Amino acid sequence: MEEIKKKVMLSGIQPSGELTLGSYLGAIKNWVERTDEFDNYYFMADMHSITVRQNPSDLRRRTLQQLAQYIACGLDPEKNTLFIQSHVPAHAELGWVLNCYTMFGELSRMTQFKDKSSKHKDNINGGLFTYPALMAADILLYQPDYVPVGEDQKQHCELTRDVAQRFNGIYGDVFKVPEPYIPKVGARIMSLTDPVSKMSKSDKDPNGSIHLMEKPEDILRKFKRAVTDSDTERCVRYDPETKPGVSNLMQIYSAVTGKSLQEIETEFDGKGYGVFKPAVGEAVIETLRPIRQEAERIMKDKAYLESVYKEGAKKASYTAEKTLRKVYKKVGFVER
Ligand code: ATP
Ligand code: LTN
Repeated sequence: MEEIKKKVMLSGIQPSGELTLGSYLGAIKNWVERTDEFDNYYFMADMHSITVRQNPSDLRRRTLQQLAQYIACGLDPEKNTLFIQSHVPAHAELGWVLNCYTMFGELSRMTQFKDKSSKHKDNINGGLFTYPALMAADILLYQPDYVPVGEDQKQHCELTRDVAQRFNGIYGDVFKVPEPYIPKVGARIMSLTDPVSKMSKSDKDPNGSIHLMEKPEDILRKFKRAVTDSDTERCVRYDPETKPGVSNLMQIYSAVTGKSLQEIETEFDGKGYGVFKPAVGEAVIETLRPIRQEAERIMKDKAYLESVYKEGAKKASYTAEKTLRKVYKKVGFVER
């Protein structure tokens, strides 16, 4: 029988900080759930992370730790191509080409650029500005059908589609035009101390985010202190407009327990925030415990990690090179 070709899924995360509960619920968990359904590529976006100044030894450690965490979260390297972005030169090569097909006006409208350039006023570099062209290259090299990301990356995915369509319009069908794939629950996990901003690994406030490697007692303390809302009703009800703090905690609880928002409202009916907040903390602790333990174990096995990223880069390069060769030919570069 003819083998049915699986659809392709691809995504990446920058090793720019410790992975958070937001990275897990908004991204990695969804990747894991779809492992068997798709042909998957997941990478550590180390080239993207130097758009903001990094300490070199921290970047190296976090890149490897992130790989260990991907595996600990359930991404089986036998079924997923796991690799480090800088190990596949085609990313930089296609990134340059796509820079020439991405408009200044488009890049100027990117909210991530606006956010990061206002946070790092002393280092508004060219890479930060052209970041989406490299991200488009990351994606288009693998001809994926879907790009699973959190809500905040939708704008970059849309730009990728525009660039792909522009390129295809000039040269014929070179790139598959991918769809962003945004989960309903967990798409936007907010900070525990400021529930109107995203929980982020580069947040300066350590109490706002939960790291995957965090100790249970710290997790519980942060949830007990999580900001709830100043409304008077003080009940567990989902309403992101008027109750962003409680609604965020409900989203988190729902994502880690699988319960619906309605079920959660019923479960905590008549119980105050004093019962609800530690319950969320405990549920998160139980979700993260096995991930932390497994990641710690894998981190110690350097030879295994090396074999995974070397094999991953080999597989990824094979696919990426095919697309790159096509692109080079189309734009008129002389064959090597
Ligand atoms: P940084 O602070 O360095 O910008 P970040 O914590 O915002 O990083 P990213 O590396 O930008 O995280 O995101 C990795 C992936 O996880 C992306 O797909 C992103 O959409 C998703 N993600 C990150 N944070 C959250 C969050 N709080 N809620 C839902 N998804 C998230
Ligand atoms: N921009 C993304 C990380 C990223 C990515 C990608 C995600 C880089 N390249 C390709 C999906 C596909 C971020 O900041 N989260």
